[in-house]
Amino acid sequence: MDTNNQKMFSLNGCDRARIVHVFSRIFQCQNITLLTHKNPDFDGMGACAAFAHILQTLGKNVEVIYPNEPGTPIPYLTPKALFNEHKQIPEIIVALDVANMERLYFPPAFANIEFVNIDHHVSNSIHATHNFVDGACSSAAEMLFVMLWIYDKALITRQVAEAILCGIFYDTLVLRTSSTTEQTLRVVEYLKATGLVWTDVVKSVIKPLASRDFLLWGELMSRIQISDSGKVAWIGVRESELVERNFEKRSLDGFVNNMAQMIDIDITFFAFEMADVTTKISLRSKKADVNAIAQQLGGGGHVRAAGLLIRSELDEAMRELVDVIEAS
Ligand SMILES: [Mn+2]
Repeated sequence: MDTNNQKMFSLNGCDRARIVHVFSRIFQCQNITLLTHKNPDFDGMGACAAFAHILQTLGKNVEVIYPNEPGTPIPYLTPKALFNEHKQIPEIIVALDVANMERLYFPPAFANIEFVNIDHHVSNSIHATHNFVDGACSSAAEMLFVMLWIYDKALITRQVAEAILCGIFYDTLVLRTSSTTEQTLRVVEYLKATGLVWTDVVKSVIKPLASRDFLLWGELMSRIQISDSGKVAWIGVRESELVERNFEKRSLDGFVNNMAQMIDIDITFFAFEMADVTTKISLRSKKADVNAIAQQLGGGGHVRAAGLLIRSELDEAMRELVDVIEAS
């Protein structure tokens, strides 16, 4: 490795020697468990898929566990994941893209096992044996790339690159979010040079809507509300209305991101009242720190994209959040 190359990729607050040390530990182990968060997305699943493939190719016993079944499984290197259960007691556990323990499948049997936390949420509150948290990194997939590149870049084959790129594209909305850095672009260039088909990975992330879902989006657009101050735009949907009309929650995947991009209002949120009459909120912003807003109500995430759960019905939850935003 020449000196130039050594500086090519790095992570804030993650010393190279520590990365090499911890990755050497992981690669010494035979039984490894990889975890990502509840309602797993392409970033968490992409990082798990890439890492699982590398370790399995080396003959390791790898278990990938999601707290629940994903709406859409990762289309690259799709691991045979377990949902909310484990079979093996591993020697080491790696969590990817997980901000807090509540979003994780982590039974008491895992309590004393060496634990590696690799994440890019500024709000990360996990205290693992080894913590690698870079809140300025675009995605957990980019973090995994950098760590693998530092440890042994020969591990990053075309197949591994596809799963990682899928994760980066998902979290950056194909390089459109402000979390897309100059390094992200260089990582993407490196991944492309492995020979992957760029447009296939884009298409796996940006899919056209089914026509029936598109009509539902059209209806929902007419329900968007905007505060008098013009600071926030939002929409609320109840799971019960989707069920009544035979739609699934996944019909609304991506709605909040599209709304946030299309409207010239700083803060946007999507409120979803679930069957247990609690309301799940997804917040997006162009300038404001929505992680700070979410944290006031017990949530968190990223500066421009955060989430929270409010333990009340939809209208009350939306009122409470709008008040907090207006006061911020
Ligand atoms: Mn992520």
